[in-house]
Amino acid sequence: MSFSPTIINDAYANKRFNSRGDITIEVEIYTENGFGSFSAPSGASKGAYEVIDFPPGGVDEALNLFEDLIAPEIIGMDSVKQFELDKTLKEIDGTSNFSKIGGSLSIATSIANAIAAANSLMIPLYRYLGGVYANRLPLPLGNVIGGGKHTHVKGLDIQEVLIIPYGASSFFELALASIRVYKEIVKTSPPGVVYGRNDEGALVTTLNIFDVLPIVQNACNKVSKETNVKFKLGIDVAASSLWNSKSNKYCLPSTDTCYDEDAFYKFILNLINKFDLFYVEDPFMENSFTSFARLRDEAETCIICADDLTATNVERIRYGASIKAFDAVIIKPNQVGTLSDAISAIQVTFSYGLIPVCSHRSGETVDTFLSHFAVATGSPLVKCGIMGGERVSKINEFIRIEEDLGEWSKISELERLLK
Ligand code: 2PG
Ligand code: MG
Repeated sequence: MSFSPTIINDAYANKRFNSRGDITIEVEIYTENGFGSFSAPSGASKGAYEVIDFPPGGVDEALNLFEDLIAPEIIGMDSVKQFELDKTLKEIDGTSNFSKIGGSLSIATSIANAIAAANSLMIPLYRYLGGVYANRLPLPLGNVIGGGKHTHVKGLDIQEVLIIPYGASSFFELALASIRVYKEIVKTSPPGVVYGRNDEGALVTTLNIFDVLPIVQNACNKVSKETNVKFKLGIDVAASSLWNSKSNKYCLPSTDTCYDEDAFYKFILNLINKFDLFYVEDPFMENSFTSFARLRDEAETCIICADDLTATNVERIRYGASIKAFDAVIIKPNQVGTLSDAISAIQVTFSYGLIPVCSHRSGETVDTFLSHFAVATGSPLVKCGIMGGERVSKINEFIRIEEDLGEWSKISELERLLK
């Protein structure tokens, strides 16, 4: 047989820690000419329609399954045949939600394989995945203040307060402007009002959303004056985390108030109008397609984004798109378990004229795959945080990609919507 640089000749799975200090799985794939590794990220506000993280016996069972079932199958395969490898992972699992081998093992194998293939061919990962199409950097959605399941003290009920910088000619300047807003909030907030960082590096606060948004707005205005970078505000409500299935209400723990679907709809709409929100993610729980569609219809200038609602699942994206339930779709490869299925989710999202938003998870490692994936797929927005090593690693990788592209690098066309 002739030498092929991309043939897999060895593969391992091991335990590693993520940014939350939880154990995750890292897969290493060796080819004749290269190597790739990837650690599965993990969510805290996980959707019910995501694949299962680990098999019943947890991480240890996953590692055994890798050795017994996956490694023997994938050794000898050609790493450039990503779809074939992903199909093999699905066949080995044999369930619809990766409950046998676990989505963490699957996504770590799938993405490690893509990285190994790119390295074997000595092509930057974003170019291997996206070819000559890959020359647009997304606008970064940055989480400045956080609460919900990412913050382990009583605080903000809404999971994320996001800023979207625009109007600069480079990703570097956009990222720098977001960092300045973050620092400005720390500097100008009254003592004790914002303190510490949560799981995503966002600031923890004692304030509620109505008091937080003006602080963020002021910080954005100040930085805008100094830099010419403009900002829009957004939130990730992560409403499934607020949903109480016994009372069928959304309950805000900080004030002990509960809202039925209609009252919560009005609560969200009021926030959008009052603060001119440009982006709202998961305003309702993960089965509320109709409330999503109602809001999308009424809040015309706001991007309504689905995360737990769609869970990177092609069928759920198709259904939601067909009833016009959202404008944008969060894409998290570990929600679906393989790189191929995440790519399909992006293709389907684009095919309905909607916006894919590639996203990190609250539990991450310093891995930079997300940055390559977002550029390769031409995703107009990316959610990757602002502060903390595992967030900054992705931002720095975008900057490296921008440098690598040089004069061919462009910022997402979404900019046009914002002007
Ligand atoms: C979200 C994500 C990332 P988690 O809800 O969008 O911010 O959180 O990874 O905890 O699901
Ligand atoms: Mg979300």
